Amino acid sequence: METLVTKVVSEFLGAVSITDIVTLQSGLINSTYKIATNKGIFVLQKMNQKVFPNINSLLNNKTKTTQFLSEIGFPTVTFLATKEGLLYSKLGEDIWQMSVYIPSFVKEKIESPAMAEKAGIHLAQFHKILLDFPIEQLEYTLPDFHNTPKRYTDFKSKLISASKERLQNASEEIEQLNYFYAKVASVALAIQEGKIPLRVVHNDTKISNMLFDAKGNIICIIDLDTIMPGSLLHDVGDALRSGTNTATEEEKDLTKVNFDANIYESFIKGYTKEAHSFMTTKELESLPLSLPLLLFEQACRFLSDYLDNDSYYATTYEEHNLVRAKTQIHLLKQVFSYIKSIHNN
Ligand code: GN1
Ligand code: MG
Repeated sequence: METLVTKVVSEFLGAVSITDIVTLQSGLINSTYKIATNKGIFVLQKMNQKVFPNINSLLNNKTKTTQFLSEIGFPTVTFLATKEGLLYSKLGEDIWQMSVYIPSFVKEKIESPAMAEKAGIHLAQFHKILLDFPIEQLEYTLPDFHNTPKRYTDFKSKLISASKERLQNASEEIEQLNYFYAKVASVALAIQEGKIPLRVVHNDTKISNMLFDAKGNIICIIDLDTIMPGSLLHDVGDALRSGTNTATEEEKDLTKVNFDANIYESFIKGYTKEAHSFMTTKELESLPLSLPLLLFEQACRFLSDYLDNDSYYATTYEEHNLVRAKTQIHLLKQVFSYIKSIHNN
């Protein structure tokens, strides 16, 4: 591994001495390393081409949007170019990207209402600035990525192909997903039918993709692989999905997995303060469904992958994807009782 990494790093930095290599574990898709060298500290990523078969469109979207953001002065990731001037290096069949390491804290959840409000404001600013980016220049790197009705149909098709054992283990969760689809279908369909506008959005805004400073301010949002046209409801919902969870999506003990309503309200307050000026009435009305929509969709994806023998997400044990699906469904129940309690007041 070390000789391979040295080879790739020298594509970007020329002659260099590497002092340390640390594997960064938080993503579920790409392989990521923090590389300390005599020329500075960097992040090296091997792109998962099984997940991203259309690597050129990924690179197109990422390059154009990060250049746009940095020209405006909005903090973002800086990618390094190779000697040939490319923002990636191809070695054999593998595609690698290298960026400048940003000293920061990675969090799995939001730790206080104040931090939630700041995160909401930052995400809204990100969306606001990208309103001026020519959306037609972006490609659909992963078509139907947040097409929730299709995710649900795909999940149902797995019920036919899955093993008896996995179907049995997941029987309760399967039933619950069938029940919850009816509750999120209206907003999911409104997005697909174009009643909610397409904007330039990140599409993978879990909290571990936001870098924080010591005071809980967001420095920038990373992991721009999925930047594509989509709905801002997806970004808000995905940030809240991890941000309002008192544990993580990996937690086996469901008594630790709880929805934090204070974090939720502070995030929404921060987001809408900054974004209400450009949001449509339909977007504002639909905002309360963004979190349940994303929880449902993620539960569908984890459970589908469990039924598909873990072909997509990195797993480290047999029930890993089932455990992840359970955390999402557990939160979904709590979020709907919270929504109900607000309506009854
Ligand atoms: C994946 O790459 P990473 O770990 O940030 C996934 C997201 C999921 C997330 C769940 C391209 O994100 O959509 O929400 O795992 N990314 C892709 O943790 O599928
Ligand atoms: Mg990612």
